Amino acid sequence: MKVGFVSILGLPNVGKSTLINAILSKKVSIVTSKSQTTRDAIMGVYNEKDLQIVYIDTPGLFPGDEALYQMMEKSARRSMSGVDVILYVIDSTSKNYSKDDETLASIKSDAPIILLFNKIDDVRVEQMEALLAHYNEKYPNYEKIQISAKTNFGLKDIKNAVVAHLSEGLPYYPEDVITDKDKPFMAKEAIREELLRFLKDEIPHECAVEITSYEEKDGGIFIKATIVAEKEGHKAIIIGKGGDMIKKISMSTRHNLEKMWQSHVTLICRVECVPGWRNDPRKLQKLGYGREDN
Ligand SMILES: Nc1nc2c(ncn2[C@@H]2O[C@H](COP(=O)(O)OP(=O)(O)OP(=O)(O)O)[C@@H](O)[C@H]2O)c(=O)[nH]1
Ligand SMILES: [Mg+2]
Repeated sequence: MKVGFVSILGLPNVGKSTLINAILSKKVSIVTSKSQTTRDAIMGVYNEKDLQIVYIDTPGLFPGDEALYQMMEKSARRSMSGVDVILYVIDSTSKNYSKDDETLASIKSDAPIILLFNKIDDVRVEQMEALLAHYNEKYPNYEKIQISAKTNFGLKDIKNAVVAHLSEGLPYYPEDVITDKDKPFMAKEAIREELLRFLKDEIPHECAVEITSYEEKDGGIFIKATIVAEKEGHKAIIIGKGGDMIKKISMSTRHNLEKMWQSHVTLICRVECVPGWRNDPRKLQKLGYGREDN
């Protein structure tokens, strides 16, 4: 059978997580309209008869100042070592090519790079022509595929292009393994997704979530989580008037987890203020960021 590893890279918000979910027909990675949603490398395994492709979704390549962003960038760059193919996702609706040019130039890998022009459902013909002209001139030897991760357009072309670069081998994972992340990780991400959805501006970006207790008992799943905020003011906003906001976030997360797991979920969230957590390596480690396996 054909087997291999494929890293999905690109700037923040270009649709990398939407793509891995579309390829797997399963949600392994959270998606929001905000940049820097994904903070960890997340593996998703695609199985077909005589084929296993291990995709790795990564944090957007973004050189931020805080230790958290540096760890996220490191995690994305680590994910390109030893892979068979790199899928570099480009947001076709963006007219600024320079950041992608800079980032592509910084990728040091022997793996073939396939450029995926995403969001073509949302782009005008003239803009698409200008974009293709730029990349055809600058990267004549890279394969290029136009896709829409949102509408599943081009997924078959991606698979065919990837398979052409894979070798024969034994599967890396049993067929029932879909991701390397466990349920507590998924719960943490589901809470982060709702924080990003309900809260404005920098607040969700300055939050982390720690799952302090996870138990499966009596046919249900019981989760306790702490939302870590940077500032007391943020903590107050996350809690909301009379606890309104935290209630909304918890209920919505619980609903999403129950839908995903088809199981009854009890979720208790509390909010804590930990100033400077994004720049403190020990606190980052405690919150699960910056480990070599991420
Ligand atoms: N119109 C359109 N929007 C898309 C498409 N793919 C993704 N999006 C949207 O783009 C936004 C970002 O998607 P994500 O999948 O979270 O992007 P990402 O690259 O994983 O972002 P980070 O994790 O922040 O690096 C979301 O609002 C998606 O719905 C697409 O094919 N077409
Ligand atoms: Mg993402």
